[in-house]
Amino acid sequence: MPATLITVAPTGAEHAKADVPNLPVTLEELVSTARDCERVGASMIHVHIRGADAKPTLDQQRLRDTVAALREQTSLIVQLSSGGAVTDPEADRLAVLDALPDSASCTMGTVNFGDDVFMNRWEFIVELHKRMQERGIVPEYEIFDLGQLATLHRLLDQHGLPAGGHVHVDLVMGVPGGMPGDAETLVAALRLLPEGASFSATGIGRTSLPVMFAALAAGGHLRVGMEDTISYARGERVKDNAQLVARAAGLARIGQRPPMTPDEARELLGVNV
Ligand code: KMH
Ligand code: ZN
Repeated sequence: MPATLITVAPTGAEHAKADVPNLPVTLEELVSTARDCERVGASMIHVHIRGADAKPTLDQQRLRDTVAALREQTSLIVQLSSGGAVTDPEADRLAVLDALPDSASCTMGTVNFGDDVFMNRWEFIVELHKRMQERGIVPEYEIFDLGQLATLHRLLDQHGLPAGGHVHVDLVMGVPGGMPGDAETLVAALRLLPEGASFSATGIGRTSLPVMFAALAAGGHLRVGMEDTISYARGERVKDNAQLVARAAGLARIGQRPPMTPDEARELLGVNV
């Protein structure tokens, strides 16, 4: 069984700073969280940025500054979200790639997202995939529902392998409107993965732990962070992102699949190879 790639998703676009005061939203808070998470076992960071008002933004200069600061102050693989917030226009989401991160997320279809709709049209998916191929950015294919794995097969069949030559999928489970966050659904998803693909999984909210156990048992990798859950246990709020990464790293070690270093994760994903 391989070592475990742990991705931290520290911020997201959904939680308000006013409701979650320990959410990292400034560049300083983000870099400090990233360093703490690297220290306890993360090898990749999935980044959504916020503006001066702490609201989600896809501001180009801020994105570039964020990539530069994370590269300077950590060894983590820097993955920018091309998903943004549900209100972000396609053009702004495509322009995220101009900040030239190591990796970017690429969602494989439209999904109901709580009371909202997270729109990902086929033509938009193809454009994201092609621009990442052109720029040498390694995608992480985000899967919110099982049918999106059929879309991934269609994408690879029609438009070829991604930059780096390796397919890596992240199962985002337990979103209200998407696939449930449980072991049976995770196993069903694995049957639909492209051959040779690696996968990580994350469970939103209270599905975090069941998804983590199932992913580890199935040889998968882990994503954790305050984007996905702000509860550490019933009635107990998350202290910070490093607390979630440390728990994931501990469980991975118990499973004899210790956390990967960022260099090992680069090798797996085909980043900078
Ligand atoms: N914030 C969600 C609408 C991604 O980062 O690519 C989408 C999301 C997925 O978080
Ligand atoms: Zn995200």
